[in-house]
Amino acid sequence: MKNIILFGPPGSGKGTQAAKLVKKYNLLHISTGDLFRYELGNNTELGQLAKSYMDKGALVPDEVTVAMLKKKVEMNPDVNGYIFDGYPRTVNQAVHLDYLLKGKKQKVSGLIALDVDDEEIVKRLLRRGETSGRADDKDEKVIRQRIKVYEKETSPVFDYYDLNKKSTKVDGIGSLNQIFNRLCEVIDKV
Ligand code: B4P
Repeated sequence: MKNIILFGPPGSGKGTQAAKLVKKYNLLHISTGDLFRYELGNNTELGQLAKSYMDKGALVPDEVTVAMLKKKVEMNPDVNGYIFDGYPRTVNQAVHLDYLLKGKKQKVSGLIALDVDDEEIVKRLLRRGETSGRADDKDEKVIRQRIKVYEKETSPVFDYYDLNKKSTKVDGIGSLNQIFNRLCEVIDKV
């Protein structure tokens, strides 16, 4: 059983690589960003709440995100493992994830952080914003705010798992296949 956290700043390629990795390792892909966008697409109360934070480049409050993630994991008990994409984004979310997995007699196998510099992120997200319809990808100010939030609130999650030597950095610049191969090398060892 492998439970992988795919980590990194917004636009570092987590969603892109997770889609490839789940096929190779037969894992369940859980993207909290996708879950919020699904709710938004269905115009639910949760979707509207999430939108009010996402559009500003802020994190959706932990109590909302933690409950949503728990529900998704509990709905899918019979899997080979999970790829968590965009979760945890705070140390508090990480503590809840460890607790949730412990209840299933499992643990996080490893966290892999995609390393991409800020200017490349801004370029990628503005490019995606031209076609994605995502409000949070259209405005450079919002993108830079997301990067700031990542540095302040999310990057400590790397150190949290590094305390148990579970965190690894991978170069997130290159072709999709080059990055995929780098990730597989790490996953094969955890
Ligand atoms: P997410 O949906 O997680 O979005 P992301 O960080 O923008 O995406 P990702 O890193 O997956 O980038 P991608 O592969 O698509 O979050 C959106 C928002 O939801 C957050 O800001 C927050 O408000 C909220 N949220 C989500 N989870 C939360 C949580 N746990 N707690 C609180 N709030 C939460 O790649 C980006 C672009 O780069 C794509 O266009 C792709 O084609 C391109 N790309 C990828 N790899 C490339 C490469 N190697 N070279 C060139 N381009 C590449």
